[in-house]
Amino acid sequence: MATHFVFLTGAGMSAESGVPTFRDGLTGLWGRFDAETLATPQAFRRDPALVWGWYRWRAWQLLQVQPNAGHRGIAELARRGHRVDVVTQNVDDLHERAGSTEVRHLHGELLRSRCIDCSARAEPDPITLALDPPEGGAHETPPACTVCGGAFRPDVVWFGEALPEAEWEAGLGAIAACDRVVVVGTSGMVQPAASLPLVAREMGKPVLEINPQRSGVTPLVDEHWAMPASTGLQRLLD
Ligand code: BJW
Ligand code: ZN
Repeated sequence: MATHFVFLTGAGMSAESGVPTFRDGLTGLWGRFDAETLATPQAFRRDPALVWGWYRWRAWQLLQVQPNAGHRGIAELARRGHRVDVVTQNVDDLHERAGSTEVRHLHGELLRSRCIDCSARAEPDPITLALDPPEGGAHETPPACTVCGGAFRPDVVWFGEALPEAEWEAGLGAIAACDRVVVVGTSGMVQPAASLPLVAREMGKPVLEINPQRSGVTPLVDEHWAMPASTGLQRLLD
């Protein structure tokens, strides 16, 4: 029988593709770089070239990697006739590249940028244009908006910024409509995304977590599969 799944995914979903997570010890981005200096609107106002260069480096890294068996497993469920909504905190496009079509990005997208003042975009997107950055990124002045002269910024959600309302509402709607929620690879530390598994529980939905470690979400899930995303999602197909 067809099931309506909602996958709530975090950085651990893409770890096996080679995308660094944020909070896994020394390999996590926030173990190597300072979030306050790079991932807040204040940081961008203070030093736009530092922040723009760092995100261009991450965009370049993302273009070097491929979806893993976990992303492919989620897409395969939809091909088998299940309804699948992906609500991701990830800024990468690996779910889409694996073939998932219903993907909501709660924290924006790394391969997109927009004017900080008027939200205009440019074609081709300057965040991926002529990329050849050194490890960690080089200072690079962000391009100026041709409409208003404002600086281009990565189209991601920084600390202290609101989540895109339409994505958030779509995420809540998908949870309300689904039969089963699967939380994959998030530490459950960052609000408001971390509250979604609780919302699901309160709506009476069964919640499964796939994460080799315990997380902030583990105490409230029905089932925890302590294994990597690729293994857990392939098991879900069996
Ligand atoms: C595997 C695996 C494998 C490994 N398989 N698993 C105090 C208390 C409560 C809240 C706050 C507070 N102070 C401030 C806040 C608010 C703040 C917040 O929550 N901060 C906390 C950190 C304390 N939140 C915000 O600021 C949010 N906005 C907001 O609140 O707005 C209010 C507002 C309302 C109205 C108007 C204006 C404002 C915004 C949050 C934005 C988060 N942005 C980032 C950066 C995005 C851009 C970028 O990429 O640079 O989003 S931070 C970073 O964390 C990124 C991620 O999406 C997010 C979550 O991380 P995630 O995915 O959970 O990754 P990790 O690394 O934490 O965990 C990885 C997991 O994978 C681990 O569990 C591993 O075990 C597992 N794993 N390998 C499966 N193979
Ligand atoms: Zn502008």
